Amino acid sequence: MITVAAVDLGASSGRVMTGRVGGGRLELDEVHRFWNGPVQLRSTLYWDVLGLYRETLAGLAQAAPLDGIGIDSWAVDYGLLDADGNLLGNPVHYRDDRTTRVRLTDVSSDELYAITGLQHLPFNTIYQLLAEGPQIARASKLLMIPDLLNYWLTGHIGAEITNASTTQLYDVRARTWSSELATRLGLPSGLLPPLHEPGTVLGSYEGTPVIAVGSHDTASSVVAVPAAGERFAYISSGTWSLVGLELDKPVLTAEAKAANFTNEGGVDGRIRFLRNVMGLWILQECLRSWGTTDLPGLLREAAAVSSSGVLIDPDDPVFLAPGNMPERIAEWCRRAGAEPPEGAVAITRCVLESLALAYRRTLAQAQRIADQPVDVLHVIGGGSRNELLCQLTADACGLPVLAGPVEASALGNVLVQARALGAPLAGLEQMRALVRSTHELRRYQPRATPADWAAAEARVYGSVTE
Ligand code: LFR
Repeated sequence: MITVAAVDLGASSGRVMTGRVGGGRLELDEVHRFWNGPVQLRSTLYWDVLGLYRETLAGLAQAAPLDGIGIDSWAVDYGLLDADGNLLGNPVHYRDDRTTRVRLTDVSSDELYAITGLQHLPFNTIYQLLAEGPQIARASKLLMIPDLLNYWLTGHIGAEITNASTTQLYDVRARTWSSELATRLGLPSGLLPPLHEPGTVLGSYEGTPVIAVGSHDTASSVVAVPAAGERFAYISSGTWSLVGLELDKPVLTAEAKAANFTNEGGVDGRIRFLRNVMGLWILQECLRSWGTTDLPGLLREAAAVSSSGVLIDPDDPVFLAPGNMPERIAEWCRRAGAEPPEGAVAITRCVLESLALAYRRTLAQAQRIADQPVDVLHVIGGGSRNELLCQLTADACGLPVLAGPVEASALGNVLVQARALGAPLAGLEQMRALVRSTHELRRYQPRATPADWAAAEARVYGSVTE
């Protein structure tokens, strides 16, 4: 058996898991789980990156002995190093509002899309770098969060491609940094470190190889989609819902840009053609406002009530920053001329139905724009445990939903390490077959209500995607 540690850092918690692969088995155990979240310091929202490093080390100590270590995390955020390799300032959280004050004037959005193929998100690395102001001149290297932790573990300075592809400084066709963009933005030369593929051994920590995985958590979770064929879509469901398809090459058409689809780099050169839907974040923030952690109780009650018919667009930028979501939902409804849902149960139902509606619209657009129809929708990640959301998703999308695995990013992380260490997992198909044969999936059949969802789509978005 090969035993590795998957360090999987999400926006609300971090985990160190041990994964064992061999003899047709794929097992995962949680060794250490810790809180992760924003730290507001004066006017800026930060990550506690040193705390993450400390907890990672604590988890690795518990998980030892190991054959490998791999780290994945959320995307777009980074640390800057000075010429001596010291961290310049604390990494800022992508939900900080500093990027609302910057404009990218030197490059048109068409040029940017043609090079990077990335959806516009206000917090993409490129905008965060613009918000750094003149102090960027002091930086010698930019390291994405997993690359930064790998550097602290091993001393290796580099950039793993799946996460690099989320910066909007990466040329999606050439599969290299876009030196043209870096120059036009006036970034210090050499700021963007050499790229490497998932599976590269970067160095070692206390004698254990540290291995690059699909270091963007979504890239790792797409590795673990237990799909049997090619006609599948996925939702990587957690704080965000990443909704889309896997493609062999990027789609950079005007239609893809207009619908704000992203072409993020996947493991083994695949493309993650998807859009960010705001995800369970809205509900997490509602729970925080209500001062409760009883999500299961709320979901049970929300499943028992009928729809109020009032839905929101969860991707409205008003829902991006932390804050009082019940109030923002009410305001959104009032602006749309609708009666806001009243009370926690109705609001929960409204959020889940609204997510399902956003999935429906996104998947219909993805299939049409990429000309790749699908027969099944895989929901992976923590949100695959949410039965009400899975059923509503099947209903809204008119597709069977296969839910699970829950720990998809950690599994994808483990699988890529295991292959680098010699496990016979030649391609993603073999990895997915192993996930399928070792994990139970839950199936949700769509219930026949397509007309209602089309009407809701017309109400919320003003049009229906065919
Ligand atoms: C999910 C995720 C998304 C990315 C967002 C911000 O955890 O990595 O893919 O768009 O977080 O980094």
